[in-house]
Amino acid sequence: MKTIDYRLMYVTDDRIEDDATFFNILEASLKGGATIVQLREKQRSTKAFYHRAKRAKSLCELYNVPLIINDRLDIALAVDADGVHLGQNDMPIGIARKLLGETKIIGLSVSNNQQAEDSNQLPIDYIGISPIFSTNTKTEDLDKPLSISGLQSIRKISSKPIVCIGGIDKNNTKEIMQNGADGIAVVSAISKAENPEVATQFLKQLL
Ligand code: TZP
Ligand code: MG
Repeated sequence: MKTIDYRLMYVTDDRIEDDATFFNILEASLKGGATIVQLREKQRSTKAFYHRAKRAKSLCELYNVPLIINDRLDIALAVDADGVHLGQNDMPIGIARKLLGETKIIGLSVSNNQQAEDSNQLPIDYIGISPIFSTNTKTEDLDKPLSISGLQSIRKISSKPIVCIGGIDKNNTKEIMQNGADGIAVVSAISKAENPEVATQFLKQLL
């Protein structure tokens, strides 16, 4: 078992075009106490994704925080990231595990009870419950929000650490943590905050 602190995952905001802004916010999240970072790029070229990943890896290393890459195993391998976060339609988990090796983190998005049950048998480190609440940040390929009752039933089924994502902010964090989650993953609650470092600190103390 790896000992990963899943409490506060900052998922980077791919709406931020400007690299300086993008990395300022990433660094603010690290200063504020993010315990793990997921680099998520849905719009950029492979080359641009790679360059952000390389720089994100160095930055996360400075703060001793693991970096995982959304979707792209090749980019995770290329920058020696700490792992990947995969969706139900991404690389099959068995193959991802073979390519990454035992020591890397693999997270899998789960949107219903059946997927949660199936994931108990898979060589993954955590599941991401997606989405827990409604969100404007991700519009495509998004299931109906599970809400707290969905989290409760998945908690009963799953033997894996659970990280929730979607519409999470300072107002619902406590409720999520009190209902069986091991952590929260947020985009806007940090990236759109007036002061991302303070916003991260504030979320952290709720956990
Ligand atoms: N996957 C499910 S919801 C979501 C992702 C990447 C977006 C979460 O963004 P926010 O701004 O924290 O609601
Ligand atoms: Mg994906």
